[in-house]
Amino acid sequence: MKKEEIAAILDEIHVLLELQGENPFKVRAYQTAARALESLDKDLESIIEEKSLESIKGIGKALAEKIETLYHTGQLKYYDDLKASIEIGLIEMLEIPGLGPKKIKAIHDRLGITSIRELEIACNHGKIALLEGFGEKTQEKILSGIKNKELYRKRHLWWDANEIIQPIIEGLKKLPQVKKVEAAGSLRRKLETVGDLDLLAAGEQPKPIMDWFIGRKEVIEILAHGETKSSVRLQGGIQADLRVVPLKQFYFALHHFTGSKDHNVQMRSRALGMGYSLSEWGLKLESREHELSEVIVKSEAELFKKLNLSYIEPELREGMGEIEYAQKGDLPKLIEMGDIRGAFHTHTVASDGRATLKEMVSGAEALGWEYLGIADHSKSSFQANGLNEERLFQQVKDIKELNQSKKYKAHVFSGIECDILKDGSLDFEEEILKQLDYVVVSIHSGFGMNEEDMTKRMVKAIESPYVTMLGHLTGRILLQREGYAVNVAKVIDAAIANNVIIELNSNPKRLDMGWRYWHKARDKGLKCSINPDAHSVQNLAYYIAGVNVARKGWLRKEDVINTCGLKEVKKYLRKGI
Ligand code: DGT
Ligand code: CA
Ligand code: CA
Ligand code: ZN
Repeated sequence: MKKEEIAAILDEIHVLLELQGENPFKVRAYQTAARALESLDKDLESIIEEKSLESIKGIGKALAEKIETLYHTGQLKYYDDLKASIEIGLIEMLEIPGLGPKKIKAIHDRLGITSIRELEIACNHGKIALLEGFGEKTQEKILSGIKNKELYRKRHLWWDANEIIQPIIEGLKKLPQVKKVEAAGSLRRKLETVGDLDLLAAGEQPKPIMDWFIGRKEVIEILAHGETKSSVRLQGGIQADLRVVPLKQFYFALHHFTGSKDHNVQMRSRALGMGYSLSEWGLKLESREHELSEVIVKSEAELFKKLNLSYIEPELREGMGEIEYAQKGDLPKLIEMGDIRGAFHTHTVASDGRATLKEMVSGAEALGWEYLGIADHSKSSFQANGLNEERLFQQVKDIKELNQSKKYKAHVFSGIECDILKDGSLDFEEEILKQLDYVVVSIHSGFGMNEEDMTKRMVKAIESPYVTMLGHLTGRILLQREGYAVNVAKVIDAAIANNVIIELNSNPKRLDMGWRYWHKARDKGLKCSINPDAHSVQNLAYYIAGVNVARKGWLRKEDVINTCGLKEVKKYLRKGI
């Protein structure tokens, strides 16, 4: 363990002891030792070898032993036991701004509170304000600290995070000191949710870049302001980190901070096997004379090439086999935004959409699409104003007239998002469904079924003869609701066996079926439809989130039905029916 890491543990022991109400001299000894370690002018290794730790001012015999143990093993039983002996809720309270160990101990001793939840209730009942040394102001501060902690701990939808980061990237690009800038981290990998935003810039003068970053109006808190790294909290609670590196380090740092961790670990070990050491600082070749020679690269592609790998798109860097494929030169050519030629699964005012049929079609036309499928809800989804037979046929007629009028360049398909009822039967008779261009089937009720029944229910629907595709397979709402219990593998097999497409619902809150399933499923022959599930004209843009996830799922253009031109799609739908 390095001396900084050891010092951090000593500091933590200091806080934990204070929380326990230990004798102040003992408590302070840990803090003193931590500072002494940090300000060493010799390296720790030689001091330990010389056994001269104890001669350092502020480090006694017992502490010297603990430091040595940490140095050699990275662990310390005393520290582990101490941590385990304190209620976890009390340790968590340390993260609330304005609450130090002394205050937490007082709250615990006098009110018996052991968790943040109990603390919040006590604040709401005004009990904290009444404690000696606290008062109304402190109580309010604790309450808002608890609220922020919850808000800040949350992950964020990729879609929202991307909207927040784009103007920052644009602003950074305009600074004269910035030579390159990219988003890194999970946002660049297009993960469905992101923890924080990672920005990377290249420049030889970091200071003005940092100053610009921390001074932006959407910054609500500056968490760290260093020479080459700053962290801020932005409106809405998301954290953003900016690092500035010299240009020659840029692609190494970009690769490192794009991650994922699993991908990085595998890349590092591959580099080691080839005699290189790879880090965010660079790629170094250990020559025979044991001198390190530095490798220069002008792109990430060159970095991969140095390790005999073809370029790995950021979306694939999850440590899920991409390196083996890149070694064989066998990575797929991923689907691109421009490949999308139309969309199915969109709603209109006829059910719960906000735009009319015509507005939706002109929206599709504005995107340059050749076709648009309308799939409003069916009658059992009364909460979504689902269509009965009569209203459905009115819509079919309207669509037919619209197509005949030739007013729009985009062709409109008549579909339905037909409810799968609890027993797996469909909301409309086959007689009705067969008159439509296509049928999406989805679950909108009875989420609480057990896995076996739910799987049977979905498989039965998939086996129904006029079904074209299955909607939002698990029904999950990201960051809000888990999907229903269902055996995804069995549903995929049933879909393939029945020539049914599974949609990639591209609403940024759904992204369902999720990316982790697609690679294997497409190898088995499953087809995908990237469906915006749009309830307004603006929502048509959700196809972007869908393409991101499709790429993450290793999908190629040919795996996705709505990359086909109109003629081909028409042919496909006729065959499907
Ligand atoms: P997030 O923010 O939770 O959605 O996920 P990431 O992937 O953006 O993770 P983050 O922000 O903690 O770190 C950004 C990247 O930095 C991460 O993807 C890989 C790299 N990185 C961070 N910590 C480590 C580490 O301990 N080991 C390695 N090899 N890479 C790391
Ligand atoms: Ca991140
Ligand atoms: Ca980060
Ligand atoms: Zn739906």
